[in-house]
Amino acid sequence: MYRKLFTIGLACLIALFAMTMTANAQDKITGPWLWMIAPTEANQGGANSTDVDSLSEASGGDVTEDGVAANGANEGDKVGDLVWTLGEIADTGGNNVNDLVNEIGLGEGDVNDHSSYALITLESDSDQSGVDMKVGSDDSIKVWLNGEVVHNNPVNRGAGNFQDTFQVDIKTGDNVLLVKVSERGGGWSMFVGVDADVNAVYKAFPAPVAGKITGPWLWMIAPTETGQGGANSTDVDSLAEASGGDVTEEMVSINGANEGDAVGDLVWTVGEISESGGNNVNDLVNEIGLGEGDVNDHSVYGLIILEAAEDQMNVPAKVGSDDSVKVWFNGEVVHNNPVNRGAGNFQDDFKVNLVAGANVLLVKVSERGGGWSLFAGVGGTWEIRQNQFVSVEPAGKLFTTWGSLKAK
Ligand SMILES: [Ca+2]
Ligand SMILES: [Ca+2]
Ligand SMILES: [Ca+2]
Ligand SMILES: [Ca+2]
Repeated sequence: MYRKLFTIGLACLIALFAMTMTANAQDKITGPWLWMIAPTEANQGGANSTDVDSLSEASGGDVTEDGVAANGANEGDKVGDLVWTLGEIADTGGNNVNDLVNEIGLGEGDVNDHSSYALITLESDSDQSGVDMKVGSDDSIKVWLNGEVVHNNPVNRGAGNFQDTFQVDIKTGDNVLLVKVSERGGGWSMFVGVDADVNAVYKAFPAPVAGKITGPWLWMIAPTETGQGGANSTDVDSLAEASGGDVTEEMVSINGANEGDAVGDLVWTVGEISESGGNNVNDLVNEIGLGEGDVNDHSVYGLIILEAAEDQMNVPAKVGSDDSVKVWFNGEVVHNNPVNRGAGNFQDDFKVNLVAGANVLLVKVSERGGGWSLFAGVGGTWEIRQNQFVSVEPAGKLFTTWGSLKAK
């Protein structure tokens, strides 16, 4: 008897565990999700506010729907006077958003003319293409997955269950899901499910880019063919050409380099770059003696090592460049923009994965003519490794320190 009860209990526990670990189209994702609400104009909730960025309006432009859809938000982050708050939503009822909003303190009583924003991460062990996502909403609904709008239904309606079905592509790793439901009047409800093998969890997001990395970086420059700087030389390995093949971009992107190592007639030289100006690379190159006057048809290589205490996935990164730019992170090309342009600030967004320990960041900016500038920033949490630009220590005290840090 006891054994039978135990067996049934265990089966229930296993079933409960399986339900917690996976969400499918029959299950509604109850969360906890991370929540925010923002007002619409009077009588303009529901369908009319689906394509109005109420996060931007409530925050004076500091927070945007696109920004949250791509980079997430964290518990306690502000939008106007409110903070993103965790809460579990009921999987039934025609007013479950309103009930939740009251429970977690984002609103009081019957709320109308507001949009709710619910954020969650879908973890997946594999790529899953064309899987069904189902949603129900009172009133209108808009859904972003990994920064892209995957469903938009500007409608005024009631809801007690799933109503819309559409297909989404889930990628391996973390998938950021943002759901906006706009309420005009009456009930306010949301139902979301996905027919895929995923784990729906709230996860903290890496910090956004806080500023430009001024260094000290380790620098090298190398000539391009005449008139071929900028976009045309982005995919030409100018380090290999200048060194007769002794040094390659790939080698440096993986192993780093030592101050004083030669590439042709020049040596890798340490320097700090200004975070402003339309010619900051040229100024730096003159200052540290790698070039003289207005340099054209050259590529600059900036190398730096970022020490992280832990792995951080999908960390936002930014660069600006005059002219073209290519970025390697731990040996992988993570951004490539073969363009001829001016720059005075960040221009391009991309993501990097930080690993616990040393992370080798190599930025190449190719200059055709006129200004020559570089701006680079990486979010997440790290420190600049001082005075060392190789990824692995050969021996000695620093190696011991580093080994213990990595072993944590
Ligand atoms: Ca209402
Ligand atoms: Ca309604
Ligand atoms: Ca120039
Ligand atoms: Ca230029």
